[in-house]
Amino acid sequence: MKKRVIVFHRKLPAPELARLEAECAVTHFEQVNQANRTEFIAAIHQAHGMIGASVKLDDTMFAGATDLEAIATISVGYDNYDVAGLTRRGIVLTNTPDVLTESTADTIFSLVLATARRIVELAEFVKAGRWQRSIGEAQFGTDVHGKTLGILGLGRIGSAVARRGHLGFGMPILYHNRSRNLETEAQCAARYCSREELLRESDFICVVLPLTAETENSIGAAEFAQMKPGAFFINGSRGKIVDEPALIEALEKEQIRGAGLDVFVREPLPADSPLLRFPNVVALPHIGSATHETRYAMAQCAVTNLLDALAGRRPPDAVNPEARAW
Ligand code: 8YV
Repeated sequence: MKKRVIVFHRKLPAPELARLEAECAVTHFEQVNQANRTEFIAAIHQAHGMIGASVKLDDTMFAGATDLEAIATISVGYDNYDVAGLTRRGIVLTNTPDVLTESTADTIFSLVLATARRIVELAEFVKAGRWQRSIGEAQFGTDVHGKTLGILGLGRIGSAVARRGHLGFGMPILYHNRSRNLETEAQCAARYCSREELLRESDFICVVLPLTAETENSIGAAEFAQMKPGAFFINGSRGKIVDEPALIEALEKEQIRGAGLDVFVREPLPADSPLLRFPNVVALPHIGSATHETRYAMAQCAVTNLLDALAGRRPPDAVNPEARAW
């Protein structure tokens, strides 16, 4: 009998779905919500594997999932899972690193440019028919080239942001990370410094950290108060790393010059969010990795990981390989 697999909250490209269906019996859940939660949990209890994204799956949902061997998240971040709980249950979790690094760094760097040069605000100005004479100081932006780029979290994506800033825009790079990244230090003349120095000295502060118990709410009022009044704050990782009311207050008090945000505490961002009132905030709908090419590559990577795990082979991108014997 074919192993059963659940696909949830993500359409797989047809060739990838076919690859899965060749070996597994597939059940698809387009959404996971209050209305179908019981049905979804019942399906988990029958499944050997799962593949999907963007749904918070707490440990209690897996009690009784005795056949479940592997979950492939179609994302690099895996904060929607209790990894220790999965490991205890013998369920391996895989993610999709590498394939989304460059696209996500492109998104983050586009926020650097868009906030500093007021791209969205001024494009709207033109569309609204307000461009009626040569623009003046009121429409001027801020230079990006040559300014100091501070990166909190210099992993794969942070390093790709550093390359764009340093090699493309001549920006000195400061970074703070759990450990030194000697490769990016050499490639981008990136200088390791304390979080305080980074916050104080950077013209652009990019958060490229995973969401963990340590990073949750780690950028708050005290951190915004340390930033230069002319600094731009960019978040392309997870909304919950930032204390959003403190960010709103920093914008209100003009403690920072602007913010570029791809991620929010609540997604989709509620239409009445105070963040949407600020012309100097560029808000995107979590598009970090959202290109045709990259989302395809992520699906492909996740399917490979899942099929490997279900075949008893150690998957290339296991987050907790120790969960099972390979
Ligand atoms: C996705 C992401 O938008 O990979 C991640 O961690 O945040 C994004 O690439 C999201 O997880 C849905 O796949």
